[in-house]
Amino acid sequence: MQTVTGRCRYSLKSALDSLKKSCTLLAVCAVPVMITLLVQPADAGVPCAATSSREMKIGGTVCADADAVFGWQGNKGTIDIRVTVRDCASQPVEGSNVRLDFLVAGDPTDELPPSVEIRINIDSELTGTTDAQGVAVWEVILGGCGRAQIDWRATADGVDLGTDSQTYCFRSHDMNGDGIVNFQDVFLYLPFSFSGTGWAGNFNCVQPVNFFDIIGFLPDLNAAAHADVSTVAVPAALGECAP
Ligand SMILES: [Ca+2]
Ligand SMILES: [Ca+2]
Repeated sequence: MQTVTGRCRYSLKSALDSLKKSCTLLAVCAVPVMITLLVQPADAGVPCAATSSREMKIGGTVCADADAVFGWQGNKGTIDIRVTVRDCASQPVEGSNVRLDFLVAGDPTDELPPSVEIRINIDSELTGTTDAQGVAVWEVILGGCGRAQIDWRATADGVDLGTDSQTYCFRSHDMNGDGIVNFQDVFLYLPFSFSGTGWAGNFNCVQPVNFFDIIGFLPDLNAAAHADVSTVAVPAALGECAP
């Protein structure tokens, strides 16, 4: 009997030791998981409008009397768009699908014929994917000559990041805004060149209008620079840019 009781005591002690080890192991494993769950918010990796940002600005040629000069080859001014997507903990969201929706209104300068249009080299939307820093960038270009108002909305993984509106006074080598630089634009440019004056023909942003303006115009003309895709701006009374 003593022997059997001794075995029982031994087995019970062994089981308690085993249970203690298991509990210790469980605690060791569970604590980091619990800490992780407590530290990491439930919406980690989900785009958050409050911490994300949108920016649209002009890159390239800067003028004293215009916001930009554009050529369809992109060798002059560009409109640079940058969207940074973060979650509500301000951590960048990589691989987020960003969509930009545009509504562009245009008012060609009165220096040019009424047939001139304002044009942008995109459809009504752009899409892209964010990098490891949560950033996606685009470049767009305007054609025609005058004032354009760009209203745009950014969406990331279906989350609305908000809207913005920018207005630009600009000139372009595609003076009539038909989407290509060719002889028709030369015909529009010539009166400015002959007179030596005018806002629309001053491509190098230095008055007067002369030979130096056509030097910058010729590369686009020779290349028949054009927009592969483009949308005509909605006509609107936005006001004159010319001084
Ligand atoms: Ca043209
Ligand atoms: Ca000039």
